[in-house]
Amino acid sequence: MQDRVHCADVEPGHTVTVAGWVHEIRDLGGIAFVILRDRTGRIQIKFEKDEQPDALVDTGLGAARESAITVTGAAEKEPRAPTGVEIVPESIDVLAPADPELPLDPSGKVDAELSTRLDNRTLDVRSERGKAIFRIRSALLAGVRDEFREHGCTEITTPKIVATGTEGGTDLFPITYFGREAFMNQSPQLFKQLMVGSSLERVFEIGPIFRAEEHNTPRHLNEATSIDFEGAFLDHHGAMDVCESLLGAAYERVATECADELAILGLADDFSVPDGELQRLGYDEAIERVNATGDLDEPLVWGDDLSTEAERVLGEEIGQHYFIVDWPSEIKPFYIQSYDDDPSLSKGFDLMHPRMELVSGGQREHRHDELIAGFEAQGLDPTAFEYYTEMFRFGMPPHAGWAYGAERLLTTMLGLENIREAVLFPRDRQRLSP
Ligand code: AMO
Repeated sequence: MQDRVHCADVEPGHTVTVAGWVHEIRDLGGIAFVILRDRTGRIQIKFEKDEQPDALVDTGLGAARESAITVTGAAEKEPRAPTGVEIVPESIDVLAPADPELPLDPSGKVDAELSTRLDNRTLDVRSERGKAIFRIRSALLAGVRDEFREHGCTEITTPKIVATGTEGGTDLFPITYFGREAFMNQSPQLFKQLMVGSSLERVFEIGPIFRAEEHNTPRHLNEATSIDFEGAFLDHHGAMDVCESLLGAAYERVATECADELAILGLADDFSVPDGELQRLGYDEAIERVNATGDLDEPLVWGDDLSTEAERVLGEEIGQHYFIVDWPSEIKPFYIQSYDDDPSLSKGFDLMHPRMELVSGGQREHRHDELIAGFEAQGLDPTAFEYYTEMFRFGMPPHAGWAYGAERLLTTMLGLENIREAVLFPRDRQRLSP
């Protein structure tokens, strides 16, 4: 099949070999068509029953929908064909027949439940919608990778089996590692910080994070993809600048590379790239504005995290991406630095989409003694983190960083209802396979 031609590249006047799936069979009596689909598009195969050998016609029209086939024949101009070209077959091979009872209809004519789609992802991602989402995901990540490199970052990969948690002790997946207790990593946080202290200075990682959260919501996964950044000699505002530019780059790449996919998702005229500086709203003002709406049953008090409802109310008010800055130190992790002139306030920030949080980040505590004090203030034992804290005795520069949830970025970009649509094989409380 080395000389295979893709559907989009078939030109009239040549004998070609195409390969793909049987998308549709249209039998009009004396004449019949098989529509073959590959990753580039579709092509019409014409059968004239009286003029072609019976065996060829039987093979072509006998292959059930979604069978994988290859066809060799003359490509001819045909204005009535969907692409203006059709193939008159000389030979057909059914490479892999499909069972006629399909668990879902990849042509998209019959809607399937999300759970059926997730159970049959191979067939689901043959549909235009399924394929469009994952082509866009790929473009988004390519855009992000290129932008990181523009910012002088080195791509790193860090262990996913670790000895300690970083994001609070309650949502860790424990595993047994040669008889010792270990965990699936919640975040590359400590490793990326260790690398800004190396001469790499600016690093990024795109990889899995594991959260044993009990939430069963349209925006939580138990295995998510984190887009992590960390940079040396940078404060939290510098990190927010990088965060903003990554957001623009991700949207831009999708807008320029995925026009067809956006059209399939109904977003052709409704896709705008966020540009300019995003609002950096102080936490104090954020809770004031939420409370002023009177929409919450219980008003927020200083020190509260923003509930889902509070995020929704504020998102509706602001109507576009925005940062929340200057969070109370007590609700941010030990590695976030507080303001020296007001230790109750931290240099942590979140980037919000009107529907949900996309990013957490902040300036980090790079001073050894203050870092140890931070562990103790949060009731953590610093000796369990010595591999990390020790490196802060050897010239760890001021640094800052953040992490996007890749699936949340895609979910909000495409207006998907459920985050599970944005990941091929989601892990949630019920779903451990496929
Ligand atoms: P945080 O825990 O806020 O911060 O995670 C960062 C971003 O990751 C995404 N995310 C998730 N997405 C789907 N399902 C989940 N269960 C889930 N948990 C997190 C969100 C979130 O904003 N170490 C810090 C980051 C940093 O400071 O650099 C951290 O992990 O989009």
